[in-house]
Amino acid sequence: MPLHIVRNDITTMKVDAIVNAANESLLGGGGVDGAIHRVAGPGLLKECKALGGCKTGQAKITKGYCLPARYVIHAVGPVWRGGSYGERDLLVSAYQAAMALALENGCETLAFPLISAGAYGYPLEQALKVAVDTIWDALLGCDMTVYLVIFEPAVCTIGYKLFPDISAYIDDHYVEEHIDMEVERHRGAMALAAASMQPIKQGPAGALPCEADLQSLEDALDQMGESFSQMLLRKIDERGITDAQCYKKANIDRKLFSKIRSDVHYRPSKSTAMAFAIALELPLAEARELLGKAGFAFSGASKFDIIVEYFIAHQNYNIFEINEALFTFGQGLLGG
Ligand code: AR6
Repeated sequence: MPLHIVRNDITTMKVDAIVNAANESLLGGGGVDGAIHRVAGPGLLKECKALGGCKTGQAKITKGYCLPARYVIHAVGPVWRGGSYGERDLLVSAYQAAMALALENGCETLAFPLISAGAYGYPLEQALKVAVDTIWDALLGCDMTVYLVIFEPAVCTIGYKLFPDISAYIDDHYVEEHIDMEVERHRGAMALAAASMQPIKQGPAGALPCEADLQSLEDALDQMGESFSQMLLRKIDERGITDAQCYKKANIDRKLFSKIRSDVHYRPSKSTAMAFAIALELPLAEARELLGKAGFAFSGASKFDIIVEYFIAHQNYNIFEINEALFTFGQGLLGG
């Protein structure tokens, strides 16, 4: 999946490059900057001293020294001064500059902290939104995998403020705390079978099915109709979009999409199937149909499903807004 939101300490991330929320001097400081310099060791400061600083909204690259990451990209975000001093543009520019440097240096995996959201005082929810929107836009033009690393649990509690409607929707629809996904998967598969097969005659209990029954079972299986992969490809064509537009919008990586394309019987995970329903902007009934082809159904006992269903029902197909909401409510993300 091209964009992941994870809770972690960025200094532990094994990626090609991590981004540092630096200041214009590039000579270290507190927060994530201090943590990165501590783990990287004195070699990092020495290289930084030779860089001659960095303007706000721009970025510079160094080696990673003792960090697990090969490079550190030092990006300078703006200090928050109320919002009318070009802070948003500068923050967008800092993310874009860091992504451009990562690409130039052949990085395939990159991890960002929430730039400016600590000592520089950028309001947390706005910082999160700028980060997600900017990374998402940049990812449409390249095949990198990006991790947005969230450090403080407070980011999750802002979610209830950001998504009050979803909180209410979950309260209305959530029927159980725990759900056995296997049972749910089985149920989905049974529903699929029931929808596409003729009833099979029951023999006496314990008796083997007779030849005629097996024949009718084979016929029924032949008549199962389109597979998930076939339905997906058909809907992509019907919508007049390219494969790449579809899998990028679904936050699915190219390799996984190729597998689905080349294997007519490919069974995707539930979250992958839902991600394609979002990318194709399917109305709820069609989303249910596509999900059914993968052997799944939306469940009122799963927060994950309720959130995705909520967005589809409200015709909001922005996968990153959906993923922000899923993350906020402690769920996994949509995508591969
Ligand atoms: N891993 C991931 N995220 C972290 C970590 C970590 N180890 N530590 C902190 N964060 P900040 P800024 C989060 O203050 O606002 C420095 O002194 C943190 O919770 O590090 O851009 C520089 O030298 C917050 O969400 O950076 C500058 O002078 C986010 O990283 C100034 O602070 C950014 O917080 C830059 O301020």
